[in-house]
Amino acid sequence: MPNILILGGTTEASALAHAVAATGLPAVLSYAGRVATPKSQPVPVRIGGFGGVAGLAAYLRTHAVTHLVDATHPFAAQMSANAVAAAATGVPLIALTRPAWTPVAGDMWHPVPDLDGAVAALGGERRRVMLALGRMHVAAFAAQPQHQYLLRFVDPPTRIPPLPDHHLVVDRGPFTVDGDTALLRTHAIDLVVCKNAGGTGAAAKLAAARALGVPVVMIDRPVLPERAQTAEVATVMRWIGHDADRGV
Ligand code: 3Y8
Ligand code: NAP
Repeated sequence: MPNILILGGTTEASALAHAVAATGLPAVLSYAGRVATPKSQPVPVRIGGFGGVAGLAAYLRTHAVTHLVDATHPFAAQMSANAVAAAATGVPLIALTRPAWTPVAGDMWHPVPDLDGAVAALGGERRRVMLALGRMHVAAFAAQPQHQYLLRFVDPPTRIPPLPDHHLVVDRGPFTVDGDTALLRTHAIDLVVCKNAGGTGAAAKLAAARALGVPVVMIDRPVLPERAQTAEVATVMRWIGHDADRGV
């Protein structure tokens, strides 16, 4: 009898949780506990870190997990590395991820390799910059205090962000093109900084920027260790041994 652990926090993880719930197979979806009220799920949820690789390996053992699905965000590199290491103790692992975004006609992207590259790309004259990076990496941009920043967090911050000129929007995705277009217009944004998250939940700002002719500093994904991976929930269901097409 499968016993599935889904490392969650993404649209894809939620979609998988619904597919697994429909089969009645035992499953748990795990959140890090990064936000105050994580989205509710149709399977039991656990919240909080495992305590590194050893903690995750112990969890897999004590909970007799038979299938580990890493459905975390492409930038959750530490969690993904820990999953590969802990699964090496003998638990089958697959990653459910989504393809990186690629530019289309009208996109004005400036690709950078990482967060430091994004900070360096903001040298120069004052601009009106949307930092669509969430809360965890805003402090790095204090190195470029000359800009007027638009920030978007899931939860109100516990401390005032260290950027002298910023406007904060508290909102959680998935976002809409109309909503993000209105946001960029209202704040006269002339540059967007974001991660190459892929998927649909964060893509609206790219369509908005394209429509408004706003350039985008696009942060490339971190390199992750080798592991089996797919972008399809149905492939994960087949991997678990239940073909979603049979509706079981
Ligand atoms: C806690 C759990 C679902 C999942 C929904 C997806 C889409 C909406 C868009 C912008 C970009 C950003 C951010 C974003 C999006 C989805 C997805 C996604 C980006 C929740 C959630 C958790 C988090 C953590 C949070 C991070 C932050 C990143 C905001 C739930 C809502 C910027 C990533 O305040 C904090 O500390 C927030 C931290 C990690 C990145 C950062 O560095 O700040 N996500 N986001 C998860 C946990 O505890 O394990 O309540 O749903 C999930 C979602 N956020 O099931 O529908 O699939 O990616 N999340 C980015 O893409 O750059 C917002 O504003 O345009
Ligand atoms: P990270 O930097 O890769 O992980 C840091 C530590 O957080 C991990 O070592 C682990 O702690 C804990 N952790 C991360 N994801 C977890 C999960 N799903 N369940 C239990 N513990 C988890 O991760 P992150 O980038 O902070 O992402 C945290 C969460 O937000 C994940 O669920 C991710 O999918 C979601 N998310 C992240 C982003 C992003 O931009 N990074 C975007 C959207 C959603 P221990 O070592 O103690 O086990």
